[in-house]
Amino acid sequence: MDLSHRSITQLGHYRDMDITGVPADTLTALYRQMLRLRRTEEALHREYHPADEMRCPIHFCIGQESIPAALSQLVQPDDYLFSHHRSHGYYFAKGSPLRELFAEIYGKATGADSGKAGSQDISHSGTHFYSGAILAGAITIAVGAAFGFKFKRTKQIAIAGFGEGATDEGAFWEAMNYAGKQKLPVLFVCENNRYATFSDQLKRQAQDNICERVRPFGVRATRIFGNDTVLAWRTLGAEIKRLRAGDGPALVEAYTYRWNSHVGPEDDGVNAYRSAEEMKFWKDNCPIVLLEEKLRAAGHLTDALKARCESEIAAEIAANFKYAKDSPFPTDTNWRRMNWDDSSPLADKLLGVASGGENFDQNQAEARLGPY
Ligand SMILES: Cc1ncc(C[n+]2csc(CCOP(=O)(O)OP(=O)(O)O)c2C)c(N)n1
Ligand SMILES: [Mg+2]
Repeated sequence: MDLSHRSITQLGHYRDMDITGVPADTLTALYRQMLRLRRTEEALHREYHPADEMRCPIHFCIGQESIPAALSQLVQPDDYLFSHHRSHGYYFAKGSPLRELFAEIYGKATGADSGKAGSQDISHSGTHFYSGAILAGAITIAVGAAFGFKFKRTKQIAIAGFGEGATDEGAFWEAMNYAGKQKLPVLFVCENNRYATFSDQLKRQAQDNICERVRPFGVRATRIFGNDTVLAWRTLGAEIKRLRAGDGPALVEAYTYRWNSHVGPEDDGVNAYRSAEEMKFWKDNCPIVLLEEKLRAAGHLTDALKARCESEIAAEIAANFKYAKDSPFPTDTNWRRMNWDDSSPLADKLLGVASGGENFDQNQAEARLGPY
């Protein structure tokens, strides 16, 4: 299939999804996860204004549910996932608690980062999820984590989720170089939605050929129609299996589309950076609808099952809003305590020092490290 920004709208309605051999419970789980993420994002989008209680920018991922749903069925609890500013789908993919996402966006003490990070820099260390708003920055950190896994000979993998905009940055290419050279267990997931803010990839780069450009660095690369959730699940699953067997790194580039504005619920259509034809193509190829068509044809989804999913999801969302709204605002103003994480016993052992908060001695730590 010819996948390029110039020609993709010629595909018409996508009919190539192949569910052969995929267990029915996996198919319904993929569907349910997409629906859950869509409804969550829609609810946050609706609630943002006029209530104005979420006092942080949010980059919504409506239309881009396929990759998070696929990853949610493939990552293990001890894998690490690093995401960019459009973080909710990846937070969700890692199984991080949604009520702590809601509370975080509301700036509450019960949020994943005690209400200090907001949406675009949210992390949840308990589930090894970290996001950051400097685009390719998170990719380099994922490479560092993957180096650690290789060094410790664990079966863990690191995943970096980002947009095609991150590939404008030098840090992305440094990450490819090092991961490829060291054969690291890292999966690069590029959701190519064509635009970085209002800027078309074809105005920023000579071609939309990220896969071809990363291969010479020693990074295996596959381009897929990202709204085919089953294809995404198969492709990501096959790569993750190879990574755990020591055959890394890999990149999967998924062509997909954000329906909403770059940021926030306000409509950015006034900037006239996207065509109506393109928008129509992607809405006609909504990832949830594409899977729903297949599930219904195969008898895996009925109206009753869908209604049950919808009501369970609605109840979960209502409970998350209540949790966030009822929670207190943070009162702790000790920035050192907020930013310190005593979560590296291995580093403590290597350094031979207690790295704990106030007692940390930088000079002692450096003296112990010795020559590099
Ligand atoms: C280093 C850096 N440069 C620029 C920005 C401003 N910025 C925020 S989001 C964004 C576009 C990102 O596009 P892409 O990576 O394709 O992800 P998408 O928003 O499409 O999901 C830009 C340029 C930033 N946050 N960090
Ligand atoms: Mg983009």
